[in-house]
Amino acid sequence: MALVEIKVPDIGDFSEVAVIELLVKPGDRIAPEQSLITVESDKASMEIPSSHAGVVKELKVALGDKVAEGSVVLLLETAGEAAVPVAAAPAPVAAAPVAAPVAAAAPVAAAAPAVAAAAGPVEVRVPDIGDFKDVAVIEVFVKPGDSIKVEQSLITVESDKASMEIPSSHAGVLKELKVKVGDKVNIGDLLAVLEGAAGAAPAPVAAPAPTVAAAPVAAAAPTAAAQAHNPTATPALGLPHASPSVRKFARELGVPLAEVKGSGPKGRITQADIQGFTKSVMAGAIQTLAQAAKAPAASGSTGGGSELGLIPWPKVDFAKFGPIERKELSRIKKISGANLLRNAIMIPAVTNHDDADITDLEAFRISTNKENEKSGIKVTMLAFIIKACVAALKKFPEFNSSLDGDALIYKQYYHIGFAADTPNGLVVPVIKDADKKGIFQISQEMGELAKKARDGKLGPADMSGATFTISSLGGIGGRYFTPIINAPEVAILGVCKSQMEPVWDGKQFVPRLMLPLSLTWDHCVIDGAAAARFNVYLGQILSDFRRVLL
Ligand code: CAO
Repeated sequence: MALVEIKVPDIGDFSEVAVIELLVKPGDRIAPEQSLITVESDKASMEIPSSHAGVVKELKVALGDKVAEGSVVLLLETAGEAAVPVAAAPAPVAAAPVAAPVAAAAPVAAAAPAVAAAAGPVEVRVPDIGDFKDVAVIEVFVKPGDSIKVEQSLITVESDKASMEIPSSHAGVLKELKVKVGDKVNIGDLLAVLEGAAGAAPAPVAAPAPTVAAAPVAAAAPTAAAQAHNPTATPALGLPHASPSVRKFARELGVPLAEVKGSGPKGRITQADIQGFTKSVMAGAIQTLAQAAKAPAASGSTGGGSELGLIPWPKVDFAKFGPIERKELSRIKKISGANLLRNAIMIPAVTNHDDADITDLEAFRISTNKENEKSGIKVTMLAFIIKACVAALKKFPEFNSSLDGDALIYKQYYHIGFAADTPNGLVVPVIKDADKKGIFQISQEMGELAKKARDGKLGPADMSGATFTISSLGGIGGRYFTPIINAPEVAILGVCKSQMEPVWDGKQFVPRLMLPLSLTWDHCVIDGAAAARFNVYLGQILSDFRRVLL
């Protein structure tokens, strides 16, 4: 075992740079070249890698500390004397070619005639940015028409380990921008064309710096021009502060950095901030929305929607317009409201409407009820609809599934939920194993569950495990509606009141009892064609139950 001091290598012409991120902690096992800290100057940030492998014994820097070449970053316990120095070890000048900081204006100057009164177009090119090849443009700060000062940052480029801003070698009005975010650039590439600049001379500040940088990290060394910082450039643009690895991480997740609040020094965005942002978008935001929806009604507040960038919930003093009475939402409404809102927002739901001819089925239902008057069990249309749905679910199994990440869980049981209207709000009791039960048993269970629901006596077991839900407003009225899917189910059937309608039988209009069906389905799981087929098949069964046997 040996203790090795890991020091800041030659990071170019910087005298002192601030530590803005600690990427490791005591006890961490470190691989050679693993990034240890991020440091930042006015114009660039870079990660300082470890020159050795080992276990972090002690951190010698804290956030906000200023470091320079030779500052001890941490103590590393290595496997022995034979610790392998990596390229990033504080390097002598010999490492220069790897990362010679950029003589920003030099190549430009070569590209553009150094005539002070250059009124014609001037080309601004990528200066020598060290040993970088194909670095990505990650930010563009200017647009055609902008008045550009000498040294003003035009773009930010980024490698694996560092990001840096490329300044303009000339002043003038930006006529044409030759790069966009995502482009890869190399030394000498044309960035922009400026024109009309009085005294558009090559930037005098960007004198080639003779300096060097150590190895890969220092390969990140920013340009000489970058050091001659124009203090107004970055702050004025309000760009998000984040290290290259954090930017990369954000890009991979598709997180817009501008929307992330940084928790690091000077509002710097850290990896944890990106993770927090993602989590909040995935879960917290939905929760907030749910609360936002409830809050105005419950508390009269403006709601939390504004936290998500929504305009505030309208706050109205209703009493100004007439007498009012305030009543708290029922417990059921509070719970179901949040669930409905989540499902409405998170599921790309589509509803297909159709009609089923239930003339014969209704006649059968009435005669069955007459025959069984004494049993005390009344068969309603809903029991037949449940059975018909089971047949359709068997034929179209994805309607009886749930999404689990990128996979579908196909359920081989058929538990059908039915929405029940109660004085306290909507509940959804479940008929378990509806495929194994007959119409009488389903009708009886439905009656019992509906009573329990109205009496507020349903237990969690009565309401869990549904694979598909039916919401019937048939006893009330209406034509069609768009029910909200009861997640994690992927479809729901809305049923409205049947009525006699003239239906063309090929020769004439005949009166038929038509049942309106509204099938809402999750477009992540189900395609429109499958939904139409499901409805057609359901209608066929309801018009002739013998089809179940086919
Ligand atoms: N077309 C025409 N008549 C219908 C019908 C339909 N589709 N469905 C039921 N009816 C009739 C019944 O035959 C019954 O008539 P009779 O009294 O003459 O026998 C009457 O309407 C009442 O039926 P019901 O509603 O009591 O019985 P049901 O089995 O159809 O429904 C239940 C039971 C619990 C689902 C129902 O009472 C209920 O609560 N429905 C509301 C569901 C709801 O709120 N959905 C909306 C959810 S989204 O907010």
